[in-house]
Amino acid sequence: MSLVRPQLEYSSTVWDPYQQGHIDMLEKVQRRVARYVMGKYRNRSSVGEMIQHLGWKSLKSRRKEARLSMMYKIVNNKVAIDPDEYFVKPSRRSRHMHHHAFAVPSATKDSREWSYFLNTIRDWNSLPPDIAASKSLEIFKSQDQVEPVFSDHLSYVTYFLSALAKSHKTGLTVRINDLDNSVTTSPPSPTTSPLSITTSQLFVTTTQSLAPTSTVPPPKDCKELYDRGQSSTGVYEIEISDSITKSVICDMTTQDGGWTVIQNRHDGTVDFYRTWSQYKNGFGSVETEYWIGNEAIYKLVSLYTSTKLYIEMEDWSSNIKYALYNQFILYSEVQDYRIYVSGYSGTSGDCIDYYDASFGGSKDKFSHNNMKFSTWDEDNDSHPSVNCGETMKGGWWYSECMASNLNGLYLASGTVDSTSMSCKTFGNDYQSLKRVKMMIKGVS
Ligand SMILES: [Ca+2]
Repeated sequence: MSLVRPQLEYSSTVWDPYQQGHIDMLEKVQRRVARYVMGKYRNRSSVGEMIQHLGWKSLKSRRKEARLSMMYKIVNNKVAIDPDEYFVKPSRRSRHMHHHAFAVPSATKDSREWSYFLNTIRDWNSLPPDIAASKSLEIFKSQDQVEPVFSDHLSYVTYFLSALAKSHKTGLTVRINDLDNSVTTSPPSPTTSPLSITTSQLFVTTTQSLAPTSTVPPPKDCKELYDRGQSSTGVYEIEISDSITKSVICDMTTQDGGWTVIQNRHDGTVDFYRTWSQYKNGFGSVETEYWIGNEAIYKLVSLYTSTKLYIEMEDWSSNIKYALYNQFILYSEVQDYRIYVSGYSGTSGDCIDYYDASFGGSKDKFSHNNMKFSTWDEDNDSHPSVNCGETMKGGWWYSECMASNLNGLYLASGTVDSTSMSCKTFGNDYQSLKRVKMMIKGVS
């Protein structure tokens, strides 16, 4: 078997039978080997259960996986086959097609219809988008690309019950007696005895319970989501670390997409005059306005060796300007979430690493670069006599005190006040802005 099976699988790119008779004949090879391995030759022994017990997938599934792995290699230029020669992007993308789907060429003959490329493109297009966008072949292979094929009803039920038990980490082993369909579990089920489930009930429970056991881990940030093929700006759930899960807005269109929005303000519905602990953990919501939280930002930045910061601002006359920093670092709470930015470009002017030559010196007293984060209840600013967080009514990397106050008060149109949500270089000093969005993206 171990001699024959690899040949059958690896040759599947050139020969993968599509006629049921041929498929069954190949499957018989494996069924015979199962009897041999288990040492059970009597007719009443169920081969389906043996194969299940051995954990073997059907040869048909294994061929499909081999074909898909080859397709993955071609698509990702890991073999010397030019993907452009064989795969065409669909002219129209249906709602069900994922980002990496290809057009299926038409075929008039069965032999072409079931040839490697047509057959595999169809299978490829029906893969969950996350799997098609896997970052490496190892990850791609580790996912269940094909549904298990069952030889009979009982092996199907056994599979689902064991999967269910596994998904709940109960350590429950499920056995179904071939002869009378009775179900036994070890350890014995504490709640139901005897355990009896109808097939239709099973369908309902298993489809629902199995959904969350997807092998694709949740994304850590919007960049990861973008790399998996998600290209729509919107609200997503990200798992930044074991202890931090956030609902965030992902901007998938600005500057190549993949931006995790860490601050979003546009109507003043959320109060930003908050404590250290609130700024640490985050507040507000994706439906209104929010600050994702300093700890979350610190963890997001820690995922990469380099992270960019993008600030988009709009005034009350609908002028939209931006500041992009090629490098952004937020240090840990031990360092009071100190900020570092460099590599400014944009249209708003640099109101973070602000510098006004008329003051002289190498660093401006209003610059926020390398400053610690301050709130009204944690004065870490460089002003000897003023508690900037309290006086300027926000949480920010205040110096003496600031050139920007983007977490300041949301004031009405045209208000010029140092407490307002403002950026000194945008135009008119501390004139209140209408909308601010801050977002970050890991680059390497
Ligand atoms: Ca102070």
